[in-house]
This record gives sequence, C-alpha cells and structure tokens, in this order.
Amino acid sequence: MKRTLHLAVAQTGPIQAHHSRKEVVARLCELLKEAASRGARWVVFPELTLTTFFPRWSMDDPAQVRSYFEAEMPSPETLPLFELSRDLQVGFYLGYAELAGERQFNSSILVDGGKIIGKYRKIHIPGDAQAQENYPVQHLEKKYFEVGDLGFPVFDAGEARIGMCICNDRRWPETYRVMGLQAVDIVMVGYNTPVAYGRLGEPAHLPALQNQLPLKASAYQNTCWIAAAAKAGVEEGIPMIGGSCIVAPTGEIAVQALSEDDEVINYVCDLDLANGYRNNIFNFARHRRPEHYKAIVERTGADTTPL
Ligand code: CDV
Repeated sequence: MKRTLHLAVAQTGPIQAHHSRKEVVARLCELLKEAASRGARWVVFPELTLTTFFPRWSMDDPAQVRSYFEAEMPSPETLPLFELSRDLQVGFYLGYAELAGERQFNSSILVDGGKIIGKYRKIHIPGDAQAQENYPVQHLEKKYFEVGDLGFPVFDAGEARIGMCICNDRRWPETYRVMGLQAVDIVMVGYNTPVAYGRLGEPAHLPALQNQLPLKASAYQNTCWIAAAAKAGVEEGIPMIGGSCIVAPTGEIAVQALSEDDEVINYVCDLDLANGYRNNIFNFARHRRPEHYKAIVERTGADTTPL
C-alpha cells in the first residue's frame, strides 16, 4: 500500500507590530481549521509567525526586544492552537522567537497531539549584528539570535520522518544533506523574505526564483518532500515574497500559493515517490564519496590562495 501524508502549508499575510498574539493565534487557528477541513494531517506555518519580522529594526531597549520573544511554549496566548491541533488531530510546525533563559534563538517546533515532539533552532543566521548605513531594508538577525545548537534533527512523527529548517537555512545544501542522511521524508520550512534585501538591488523577479531554486534542487537531491510557508505581503511597509509551496522529490512544485495573504495550500504526498531515486541515482550508500567531501566540514569560507 502506498505511504501517503496529507500536508498543508498555511501562508500568512503580513503581521503588523500592532497585531496582538491573541489576534495572530486566532488567524492561525482559522488556517489550521481550514487545513483540517481539507483532510490535512500536518500544517506548516511561517518563520517568526507570532509577531512581525522584528529583526528589520535596530532596538536597544531589552524590554522592547523581549516583547517579541516567547519565554514559554505553549503560553496562555498560544495554548488555543495547541488545543485545536490536539482536538482536530492535525500536527503543526510553528516558527517563533524563543527565549531560553537568557539565550535568544530563532526556533521552530513540531507539535502533534497538542504536545511538542521536536524543536529546531535556526543555524544559518543571516544579516548583520548592527544597522548598516544606506541599507534600504535592515536585516539584523545576528543582533538578536544566537546560532542554533541542536543540529538538524529528524523526528519520528509516526507516518513520516520530519525535519525542520528556518528561512535562510533553505538556501544552503548542507541543511538538507544532513537531514537526507537521516532518511528524512519531509522537510518543513518557514520564511520571511523581503523583496529587497540589503544592498543587493536585484531585479524584482529574482527573489522568487531564488526561493524556488534551492527548494526544488534540494527536494530532488535529497529525495524528500519540502513544505515551505511564507509570511507574505507588505509588512510594516516592507514587501515580502509569498510563493509558499510544496515541492516533490522529483523537483516539481506540487502546489503553490497564489495570494500574498492568509492562504492554505494542501497536497496528498506520496512518501514512496522518493524510493525510485533512493534506490537508484541517489542511492547514498552506493554512490556518495565522503572521503572527497572533507573541505565541506573543515572549511567555512572559500580558500582563495592563488593556485
Ligand atoms: N529571515 C531570513 O532568514 N531571511 C533571509 C534573508 C537573506 C532575506 C532569507 O534567506 O530569505
């Protein structure tokens, strides 16, 4: 019998600074109900879902910074989402800013049956630690978040092996290969990607293309499904890309969001679709040559010594 999993991605529209946690959680509950009504078993929400993407601002008041973080999960404000997930039997991925004692992480959790069954802390932290002169849009994640300390674990979620990453992680091949080596079935990822990043001044069509490029290649090269959820629309005056999607191990986009607002997309994923590749072109045990990949773990930057 075919192994299938009904996946949903819940893209959100903008979450402005004045939106309370209660308002945001009410929106997420509506999205989760919609996903459940379509028969979905899992739903993926974006990165830092509960608040506006605050790393676009340079803030020095610790109380103001901490107001964007969650010291407990679930909290009284997020509990309704946990309860709904338990009652509807729909698991979810949720990105949020985690306060762990005095440490700050950009984190995501997997929740099933109302319980946290997995946690990930973002490893590829993009941007700067201080505001940059003349940048049209600041990206200050390095000011607010430590590098994650949990690696890229894959969790046994019953019907599937699920792994997580967060936004910028999706652009790095190492992210997926570490999970591919744990035979991951589904990688879940939430993102907040402004249309204009830093000083790059790229043509407007590129951010969407460069979102899909690593998702498609990584699903194919690691024989897994990828479910990617955007926070989209104009948030605090900053246009963000949408394009939430579910990508198959063939490298094809199975389904994609059309709006830049709250929107559920869903797809019944054939988890065995990966087997053809796993047994053949991407049979890791037969074809990988780790003895030739040492530079990947020994070096961070490229060696530019003249050859
Ligand atoms: N939140 C993010 O990690 N955003 C990054 C930056 C570089 C725009 C991204 O990769 O989309």
